[in-house]
Amino acid sequence: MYSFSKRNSESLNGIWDFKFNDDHNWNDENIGSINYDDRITVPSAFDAMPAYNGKRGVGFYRRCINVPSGRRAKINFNAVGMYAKIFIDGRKVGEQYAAYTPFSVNIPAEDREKRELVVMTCNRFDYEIYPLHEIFFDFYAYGGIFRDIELQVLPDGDTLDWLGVDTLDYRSGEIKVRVKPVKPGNVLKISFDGETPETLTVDKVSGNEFVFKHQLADFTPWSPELPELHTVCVDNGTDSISTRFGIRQVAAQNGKILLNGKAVKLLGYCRHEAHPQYGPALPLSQLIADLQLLRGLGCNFVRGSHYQQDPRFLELCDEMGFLVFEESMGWGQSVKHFTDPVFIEAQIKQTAAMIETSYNHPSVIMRGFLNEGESDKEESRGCYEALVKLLKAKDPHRLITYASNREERDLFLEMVDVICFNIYPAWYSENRSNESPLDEIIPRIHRNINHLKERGLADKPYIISEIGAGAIYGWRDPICAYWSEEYQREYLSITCKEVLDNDAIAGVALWQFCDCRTYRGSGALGRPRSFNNKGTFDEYRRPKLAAEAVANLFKGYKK
Ligand code: ADA
Repeated sequence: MYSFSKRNSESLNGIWDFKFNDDHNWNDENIGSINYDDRITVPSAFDAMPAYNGKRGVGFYRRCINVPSGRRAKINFNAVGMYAKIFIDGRKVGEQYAAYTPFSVNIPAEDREKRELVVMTCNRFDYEIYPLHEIFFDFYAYGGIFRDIELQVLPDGDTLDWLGVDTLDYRSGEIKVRVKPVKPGNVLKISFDGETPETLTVDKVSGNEFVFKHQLADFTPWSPELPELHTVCVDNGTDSISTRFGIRQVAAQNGKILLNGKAVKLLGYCRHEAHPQYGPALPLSQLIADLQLLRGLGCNFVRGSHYQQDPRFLELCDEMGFLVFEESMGWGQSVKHFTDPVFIEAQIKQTAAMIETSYNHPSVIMRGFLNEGESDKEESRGCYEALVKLLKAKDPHRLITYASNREERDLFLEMVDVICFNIYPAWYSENRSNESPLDEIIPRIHRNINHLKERGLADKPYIISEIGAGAIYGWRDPICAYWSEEYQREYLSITCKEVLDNDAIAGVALWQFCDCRTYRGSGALGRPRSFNNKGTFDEYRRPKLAAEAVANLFKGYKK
């Protein structure tokens, strides 16, 4: 997240007017005639609130904003779901079709101060309008303004909108700084960690971007043990942008993930942004609580499944020393999607926005896309290639991956830096008449590793990006059967021991951190309570028996 010291910034969080409308024929032209009959908080998922639970339709959020007359402004949204249109004084100024991706809209200058802002959010599934999100995904799709909103009055004159920092050498502290938009001849004042600024004149630009190198004098490389952060501020006279960053480099070599040249085993969980009371609109205290719980289990790793996580969460990961696998939204899509140009474009757009908006988080060490796509079909290749190409071009300083459930049949593993397999031995069991399914876990992992060796991919780190078993909180069972806390404890104990002992495994993201709401209809047949119950914590973050077992194992790990 950036700060802009020369812009007047105001949080738009708070109480807004609200109207829910389930009229399927609703038309943008009627935006001025809505009868707002309720109040709502921002951020919120309106359908996580008792009055609108489970409803699908359009949620209109309205409030007044003040923009000094004659001045341009912008509104920064951190997440609006499932999709949204933004209106100022009845005129559409923006729209967003990627539920968890931050974005901005520009507010043109006018000769009056008071403006009416309406955000139309819709939580209806419709592939034609919003191809990224579908009803078959195994997590509940909410509507509303999920995360913080901020209004920024822009300075007159040139603005600075984006600043990126890459570590070139974690030993010397050499970094590359990228800033845009600029023009040749612009004079920039640049300061690090609040020190006296130095002046640079923009000589050459690439597009509208200026790149320069710098050597930090005093630093410790960022790591989970010592998550040291720095700041850089660039000022062009009219605008000033600053960001935090860390000095760290990540690489994949000989089957290991290297952080600042040293092998690190990734121990952690997949995490949805979800809570029964708030849906995906989690308060800051919950984000911190989740990380405290993960730290308490001895984790150093979080997979943000299956979409970009709250920027505040990434800030906390930077500060608390978590390593993050960030992914753009995808879930089980198939050739039908990967051959649809509209779907491919939407994937590229949301993934490009993810790269731009989380560029400076040292916690984010790898990026992925298309969780469990149909990656065993040749027809899917073009879409996978396009996303890999995009990630390589826009951010060559992070590792690239995708979570596959096709394992040995996957055709595209050669394209990525890290192999991520989602596997569910002993849960979605291959042999339903096996009375001791837990015996399936280790052979399945070994089978994966052998396959990668035989295929010549042993150099790429192998991560188990999902593995887990369901347990209903409080359900204890003397024979340790499916759905019992005991079964889950045994399952995760066997898995974690293997991960810790086996050098060919670079890490694990256990499925999942906490239970979360999913299908509402018959899709939930394997999902008692309509929740995905594979959480080590339940949806209120109450620990199941597995929590203590995982904590003992992860915390006892000696590198
Ligand atoms: C998949 C998927 C998860 C979840 C999991 C499960 O691997 O990626 O989102 O649905 O299966 O619980 O079955």
